Amino acid sequence: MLAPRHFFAGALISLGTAAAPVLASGHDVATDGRHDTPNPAIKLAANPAQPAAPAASAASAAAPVALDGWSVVQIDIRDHEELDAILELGIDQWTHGHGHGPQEFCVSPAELEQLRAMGHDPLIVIPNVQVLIDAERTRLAAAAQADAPLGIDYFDDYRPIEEIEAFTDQMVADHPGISSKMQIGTSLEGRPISAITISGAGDPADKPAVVINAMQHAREWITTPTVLWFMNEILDAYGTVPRVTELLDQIELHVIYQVNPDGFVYSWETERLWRKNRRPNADGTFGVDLNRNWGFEWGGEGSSGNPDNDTYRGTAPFSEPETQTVRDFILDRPDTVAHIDVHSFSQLILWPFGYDFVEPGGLDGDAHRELAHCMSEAIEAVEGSFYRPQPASALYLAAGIATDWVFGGAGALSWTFELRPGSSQGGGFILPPEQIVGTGMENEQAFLELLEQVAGQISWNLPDGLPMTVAPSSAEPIRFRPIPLAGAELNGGTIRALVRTGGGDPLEVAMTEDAPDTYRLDLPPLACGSTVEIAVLIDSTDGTSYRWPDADPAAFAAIPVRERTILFADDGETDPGWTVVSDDLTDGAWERGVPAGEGQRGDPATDFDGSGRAWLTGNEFGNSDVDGGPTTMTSPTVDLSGAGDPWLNAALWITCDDGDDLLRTELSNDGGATWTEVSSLATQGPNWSRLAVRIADFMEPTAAMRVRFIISDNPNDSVTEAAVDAVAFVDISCSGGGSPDLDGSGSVDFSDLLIVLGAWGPCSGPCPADLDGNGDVGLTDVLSVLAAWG
Ligand code: 0X9
Ligand code: ZN
Repeated sequence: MLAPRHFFAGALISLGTAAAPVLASGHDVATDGRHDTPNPAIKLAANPAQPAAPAASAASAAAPVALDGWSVVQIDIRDHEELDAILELGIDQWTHGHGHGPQEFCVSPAELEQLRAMGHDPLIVIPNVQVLIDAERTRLAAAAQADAPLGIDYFDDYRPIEEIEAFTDQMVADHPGISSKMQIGTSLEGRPISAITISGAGDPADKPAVVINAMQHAREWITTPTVLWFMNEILDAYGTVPRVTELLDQIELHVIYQVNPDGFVYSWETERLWRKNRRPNADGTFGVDLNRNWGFEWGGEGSSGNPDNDTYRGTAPFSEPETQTVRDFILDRPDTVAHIDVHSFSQLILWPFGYDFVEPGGLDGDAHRELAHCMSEAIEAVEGSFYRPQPASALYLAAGIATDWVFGGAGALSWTFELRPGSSQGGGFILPPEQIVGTGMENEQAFLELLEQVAGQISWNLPDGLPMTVAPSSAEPIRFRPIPLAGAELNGGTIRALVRTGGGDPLEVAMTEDAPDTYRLDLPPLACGSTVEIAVLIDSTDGTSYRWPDADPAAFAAIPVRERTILFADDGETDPGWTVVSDDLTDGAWERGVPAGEGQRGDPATDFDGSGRAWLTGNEFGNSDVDGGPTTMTSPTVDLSGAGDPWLNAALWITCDDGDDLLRTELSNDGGATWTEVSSLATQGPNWSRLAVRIADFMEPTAAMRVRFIISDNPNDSVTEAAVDAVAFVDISCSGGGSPDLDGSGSVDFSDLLIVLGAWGPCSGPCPADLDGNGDVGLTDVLSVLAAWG
């Protein structure tokens, strides 16, 4: 029998300071020496003064556990030893990461004092966690008086388990033929664990399957409404939105929206920050961390052998009915090609492995990385939330996690999502209900992106990207890496490109393998000024043909054919005359050098172009990010007056752990008297981004062009790292594209003729007087000036 819904809004008891000594003595340093992140809630449950609810039937009799005076604090962690010392106290770490930088912890008043005694100066992020919990309880208790909402209002707030079941029943009833709900297992306390299967036209036996599960961890309430929102949206869209209809006709989707119903009910009714299931352990404590219980490398680092611990792995791999249920569901569906395990919080997309610092090799590694980036971009496009894509081990080691087993044990691609908020400042596990819809909307796009990639069966990776332009002759090769996602076996010998210009018949061009599974296309000579169109085809061993950029046989990628003349280039190796000016800055001014931070705090581990040096904000190992500011680096003056179509190119780097600092790029065409912003880049995760700006879109190119890069962290509240490399002004045009008004005076006259005569002879370096672009300043260039005279 399920526990009745109760909120105890009027019956909160506070353990207050009386509980503190018990808590302090209850610290459970892992006996096996592994790092544990125990939860204050567990210690309370184990406290004899506060008996934990033994089972669902009795849960309603237990008073809710209060965390009065507990706070969430931020500490700037300098090294691993410092963090380990904190974790050994048994403190609950709310943010992820064993690296450097600010980390957040949920602490009792006594623990806060301990941290201060250790010399830390904790910044209070949430002064009293219980205030958030109380507000939520009061709100939910009031809502409970009303009828259970089944329509769109359902997503106005978090819902108790009965309403989750009612909503899913109704949703499936409203969409017969394409959806079904099935109980696939039973929790330890006897609650159903169900899957909803969604599949459009076509025989499910012929379709690849995608599995998404939510709520392994009880306190991560946002995870269930997020996957329900997604299902509700795509079910409504089926038959009306072509993209969704096509995807559901090609894919079978299974969503296990509530893996840990016992833990969830316990979190709802008794102990809001409960994480594990409700297994009664041999020592009288409760709960196994389901996400340490999976049978791949079970028992390793980042899981605890101590039953009282928040990361307790259980007595054996798959000892818990909840993990068994999901395992068996996936094993029964060998056509499962991709899986997402949904958690909160921190806004991350993680791929295997979590048990050790290893990543899947070859194409599997690429598939995980590539799709994580695609899904992150899909999320960012909705409301601008950034979910950082990274391997799970970059966070901290955790053995026995679902994602490791699904990939390592069942052979499907698998990701861990950590949803909103990005940090405890946003409420941590107690995410305001106003954010349910936004979280649903952005993750809907990520899940659709995954379905789309799986339906396409191949993810095409272009290791160097698609060039913006190609040269008329001896163009740089374009490299392609087709990554099979749904079990297709590719026959590398069949890869070929279709190349056409002027809309004519495409020419078939052979490609060559220049690294394992990576193929290069060398373009034939092309006419400058034209546009080349490219498609690439590869066959699988069973004869299916796959096509880039799209399965549509009419799809080609179009690239302009242009000469590229470099007018200014700086690879960071020597200083061509940058000026650095900083205001109100305590640390992190722009400086040139070989990156020294090893990428430990979000800074680049290496430069962009491989020359060695780049421009960086503070270039020391350790804490050297931007504090205050802005710091501004300004280029020398560059003459673009003779260029046909000049562009600014640069490689930019920005990471900012609270997402609110921007790396700004500004241009001036009057030597720096006035400036125009041409780009403003928010955090990109640990990646270089390429900037390409067409000057004419912003201003007239002149002889007095300058570019500047500006970054600040003011107020200084985040780890903000920026870098700039490979800055260049490039003329992208064709013969005759150069303007004969070489001095930019507005008329073509005698002084322009003198410039041509003065530059007579073969070009070396920037050569604006070579108006026809033939590499030589000569008679034809004089004729161009005369033809444009006036
Ligand atoms: O620790 C977990 O189980 C997940 N984080 S959560 O805060 N939702 O509990 C993350 C697991 C990802 N894997 C690794 N970090 N290795
Ligand atoms: Zn979790």
